[in-house]
Amino acid sequence: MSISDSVAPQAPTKERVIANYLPASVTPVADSTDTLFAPSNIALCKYWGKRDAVLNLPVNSSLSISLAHLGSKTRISVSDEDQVWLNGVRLAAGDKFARKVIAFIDLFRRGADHRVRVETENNIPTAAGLASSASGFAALMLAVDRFYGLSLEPQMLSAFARMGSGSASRSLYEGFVEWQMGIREDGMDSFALPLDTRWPQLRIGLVKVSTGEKAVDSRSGMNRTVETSHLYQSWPLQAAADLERLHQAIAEQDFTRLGETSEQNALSMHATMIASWPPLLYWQPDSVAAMQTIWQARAEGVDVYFTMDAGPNLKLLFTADAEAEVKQRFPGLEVIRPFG
Ligand code: 2P0
Repeated sequence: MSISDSVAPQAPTKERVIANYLPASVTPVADSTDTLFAPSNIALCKYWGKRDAVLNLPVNSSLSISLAHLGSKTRISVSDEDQVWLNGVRLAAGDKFARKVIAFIDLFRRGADHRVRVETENNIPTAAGLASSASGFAALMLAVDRFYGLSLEPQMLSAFARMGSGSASRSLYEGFVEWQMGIREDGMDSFALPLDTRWPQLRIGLVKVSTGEKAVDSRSGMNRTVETSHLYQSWPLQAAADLERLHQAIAEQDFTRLGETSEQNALSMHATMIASWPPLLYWQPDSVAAMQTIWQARAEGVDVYFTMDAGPNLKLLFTADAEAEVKQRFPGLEVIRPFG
C-alpha cells in the first residue's frame, strides 16, 4: 500500500460540505438588499442530542410548529467593513452573536473580497423568553441566498441553516414542519420539510417565568445530557414513537393526542437533562406552579397542555374553544395563532 492510499478521508466540515454545492466563487448581486423573514418555531417532538456536533446532525427527527409573524428579519448589503446590527444597534466586533453571524457568512463568502453589513430585527417578544437562534439563522440563510443570487432549493436552504443552529432548519417554513434526521455523513439528507396540514383552531400561549440569561445554553446542555445521562439511551426510541403519534394526531386533527404527546415528549426530554451530571434543571418554582395550574385545569375538563424547551418558560397548547378558560387561569397570556 502506498502512502497516498493510507491517507484517511477528510471528515466533513461545514466548509467542505457547503463548497460541494456552491459555485467556485460568489459575488454580491447588485442592489440585492431585500429583507428576508423567517418565523420562530416551537418543537412538539424535540431535537435533543447530536450525532455530529460539527454539522449539527441530530440523533432524532423532530416536529415543530412555526409562530406565524413572530420571527426574524434580515438584510445583507455590501459595506467597507463587516458589521452586524441587532434591533437597530451595532454590535461590537467581538460580540458572540456578531461573531457567529460573520462566521456563517464566511462559509459562503470563502475569502471573496467584499465586506458585509448584516441587519437583523427580531419581533419575538423578548418578554416571552423565546429563543431567536432558530428564526435568526433561517432568516440569515435566506438573506445569504438572496445576497449572492444562489437560488438554492428549500431543502438545501434548510440543511445549510441547520449548520448555523439545528432548530433553524425548521424555521424555513410556516405551519407544521418535520426535520428529518437523515443518515448521511455529510448531513445533506438532514433537512426539514413542511407538512401540508393546516389547523386553524390551534393556539399557542406563552407563559413567561423568567427572561434572564440561562446558566447553561441549550447547545452545552444537549452535549452534557448525551455524555452523562443514563436516561438518554431511552430518548431516541421515545422521540421516534412520539413523532409517529404526532403525525397521526395532526392527520386526524385529534387535539388531545397532540397535547398529550407534546407534553410527555417535553417532560421526557427534561427527565434526561435532570439525570445528567452535573444535573441540569431549567425549571424554576414558577415553572412547576404553572404545570400544576395546567394539570388542575385538565382535571376540571379544560383541554390544555404544555411544552418547554431548555429554559424555565412554558408554551401552552390549546384550541380556540378553550381560549377564554385558559386566559382566565393565566391572566395576561400572550396567545399566538400559528395558522393566522
Ligand atoms: C428544539 N431545542 O427542538 C430543542 C428543544 C431546545 C430544546 O433546538 O446547538 O439552538 O444550535 O443546534 O437548535 C435548541 O437548540 O441548538 C433546540 P444548536 P439549538 O427546539
